[in-house]
Amino acid sequence: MERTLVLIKPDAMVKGLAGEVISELDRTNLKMVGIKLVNVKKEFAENHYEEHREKPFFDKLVKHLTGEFHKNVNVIAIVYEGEDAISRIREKSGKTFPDDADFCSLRGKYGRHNTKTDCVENVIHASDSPESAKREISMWFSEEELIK
Ligand code: 3AN
Repeated sequence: MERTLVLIKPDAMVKGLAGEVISELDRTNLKMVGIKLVNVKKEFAENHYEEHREKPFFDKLVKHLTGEFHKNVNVIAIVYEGEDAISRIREKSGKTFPDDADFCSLRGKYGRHNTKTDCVENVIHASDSPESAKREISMWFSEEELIK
């Protein structure tokens, strides 16, 4: 049994895609055990992406998650639970860059590289390993917010 964190990123939120994303993820038949709307602050976004702190795209990544490119919109955070939850959600998500992602994946369907802002608008974040899932879930949710 695994848990994984999903974030519906600001690009998807401003396009009104939250419902689409959740419908698609529901098709995994994983159990949703936590969901909330979050107004993401800069320091929190920096901590979320701490493994990328030294990367040249770090600043863009943080600006994207805080909504700076998308009217400072809120983000939806969800925890799914079930067998192979991490890989099953990653499959629905698709590869990091929308142009590389399978056409039928969420990033393939709805993502884009915004050439004006140079932001990779890739719709969702999904934990990539049990270690990062554990760290990310504990950042975004308290134990009481996760309903079994
Ligand atoms: P994923 O979200 O597919 O797990 P990661 O964890 O490698 O991808 O990267 C986190 C985020 O950083 C990605 N979602 C993407 O928005 C951004 N990113 C990763 N690599 C690059 C890059 N070379 N240039 C610009 N942005 C990047």
